[in-house]
Amino acid sequence: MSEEKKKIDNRRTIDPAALAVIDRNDRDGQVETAYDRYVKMQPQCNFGRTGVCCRICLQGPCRITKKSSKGVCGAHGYTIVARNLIRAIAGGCGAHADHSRHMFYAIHELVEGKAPDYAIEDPEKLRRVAERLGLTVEGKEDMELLKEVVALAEADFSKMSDEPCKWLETTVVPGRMEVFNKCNIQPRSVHTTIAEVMGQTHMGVDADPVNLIFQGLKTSLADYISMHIATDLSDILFGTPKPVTTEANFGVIDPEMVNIALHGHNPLLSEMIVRVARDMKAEAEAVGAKGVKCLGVCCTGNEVLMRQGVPMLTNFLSQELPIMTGAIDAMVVDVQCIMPGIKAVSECYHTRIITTMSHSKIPGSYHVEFTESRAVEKAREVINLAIEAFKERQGKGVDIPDVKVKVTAGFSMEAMEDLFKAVNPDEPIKVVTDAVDSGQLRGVVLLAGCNNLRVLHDASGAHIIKELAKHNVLLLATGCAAGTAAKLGLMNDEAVEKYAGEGLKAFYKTLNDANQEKLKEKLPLVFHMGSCVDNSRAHDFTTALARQWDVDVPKVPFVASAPEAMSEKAISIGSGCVTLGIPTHVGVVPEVTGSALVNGIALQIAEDVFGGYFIWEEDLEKSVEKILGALDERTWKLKIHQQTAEKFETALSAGW
Ligand code: BF8
Ligand code: SF4
Repeated sequence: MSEEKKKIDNRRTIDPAALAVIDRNDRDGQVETAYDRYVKMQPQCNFGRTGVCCRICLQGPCRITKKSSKGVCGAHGYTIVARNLIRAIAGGCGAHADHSRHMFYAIHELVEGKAPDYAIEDPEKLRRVAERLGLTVEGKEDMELLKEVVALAEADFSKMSDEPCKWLETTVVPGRMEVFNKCNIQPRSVHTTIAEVMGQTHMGVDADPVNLIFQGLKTSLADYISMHIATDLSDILFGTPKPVTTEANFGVIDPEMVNIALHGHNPLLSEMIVRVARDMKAEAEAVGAKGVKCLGVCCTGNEVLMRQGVPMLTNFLSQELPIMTGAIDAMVVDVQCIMPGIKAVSECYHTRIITTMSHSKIPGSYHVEFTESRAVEKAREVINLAIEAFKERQGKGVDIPDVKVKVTAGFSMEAMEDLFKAVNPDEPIKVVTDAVDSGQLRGVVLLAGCNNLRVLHDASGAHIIKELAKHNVLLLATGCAAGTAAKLGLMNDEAVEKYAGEGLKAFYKTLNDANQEKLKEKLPLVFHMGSCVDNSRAHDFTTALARQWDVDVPKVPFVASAPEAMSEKAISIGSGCVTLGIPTHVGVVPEVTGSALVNGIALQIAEDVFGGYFIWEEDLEKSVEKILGALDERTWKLKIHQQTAEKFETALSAGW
């Protein structure tokens, strides 16, 4: 047994509810979860981990070793690492495009009158988006306008011509577009860019690592476009999130209700299930339940939390564990980050695993094929399966860890601006830039990304949040990092009292006082901006800061951190952050260290070209130090530039 294998056990989480389930299972169960499988998987392959394993053609796998510095075809390590990396970025972009395209299809059906259960929930958002895209809004009916917006989305998905994608051009500052043009990384469209990567990385095509990486960065912009389209279309269809207070962690499961866990990413069916569940109380009561309770997992969880106030059950890594409480009647899944392992766990209980998408199935599960044209009917079908399961549950014991915390979420860009407007109606975002200029805030950090068993579940996210708050950093969160904050009690007002430094507390006081009448609860320590596609909202925040300071993004004291990055989507989002000018901390070193050249591009050369760069750091203390260092460097430079601009009466954006 290797040293590493000896050291690792399955208690790889700090979430008290998850730990309670793991410990009970170790004591008197035999259910295998990801925590156990990770231990069994040790030691993991170092060739794969450093990116130097190539399986692109059937002569492979080729691995770079001391004995052999090239693959059979002569590909160097740097080519292999770069190809693997950009294929991962394309995978992430493909997943976001899939999500975004599905929103597009649904709206397309709505516009054609073929999706009767959907409507334009937020016509104002539609008008804002249309205006931003340069469409004439006045005198047009909502449906007419939506048709035009969807036509532009279709072009951004698939056009072959060279003009800029609308969702890129209209959402970033001009300085970014100049850099993208100069580096020739403007995507023609989302789908063409993904296809280009697959062609470019085929055996015997591009061997130039720099050329490959630039294509990867182009793909990360295509990814950004997909995410932004998904966010905009979801808001138009389901409403733009506003602050909402609910609860998180396993204690939200109510044994007397029919419990349905909504898991995955796509809000199209989950929104319907939440709405229909409210109307199916009588059916639930008929089998002895008090009603139907929806609970969220992963990013579908984030979507329905933000818009409907659905309690957050858990995040990615612990997705199998709620089933082991014996009280989840159905877990309904759509796409992405769904562990196939949930099926095997469910076999020990009465839980129905219900897949809903034609391209995302798990053998042996129930499948209720979702269709836009019959959304309510499909939602009813799913809920009926859960009600059936509830009947089977009667007489069996349940064991739900009593862990539950308050959560205030729902901070879309619009909701944030609304809060700031109460302080400064004319220039809302100036509330933040002023606070940074005065030293009250040290900067802004986005916590994003996944969970990953290579590090202790939830530990790095929680540590980074607490430490940055102490140092007066304004905190935004998305994805499963937001899940960490929600579950561990860091996404409520009590956490402000406990963890925020004096500057941050004063900043909150200003906002709370000015918004007293509007807010039901005081503001939380971490602002939940949504699911992973909603990283677009965080980018909008950065763009707003850059516009307010009248600078390009590389001058903005904004850092992103993915302490537990796991998925290909996380790789594409992180690469997008770097390309968009943001220092990006990743707490799990990606598979690039096998090439000093590629690693160097990520860590250093990227900064010279784009202003953004990666920070790989697994150590918690050092991560905090490096994030604060990146913020401080930018705040310091911004100050110097402000002074220079004042002295010489030049624009702040001139020079660097
Ligand atoms: O899109 S954060 S584990 S659930 S990939 Fe997946 Fe990562 Fe969670 Fe959301 Ni994002
Ligand atoms: Fe090996 Fe080259 Fe084939 Fe990759 S493409 S598997 S390095 S021969």
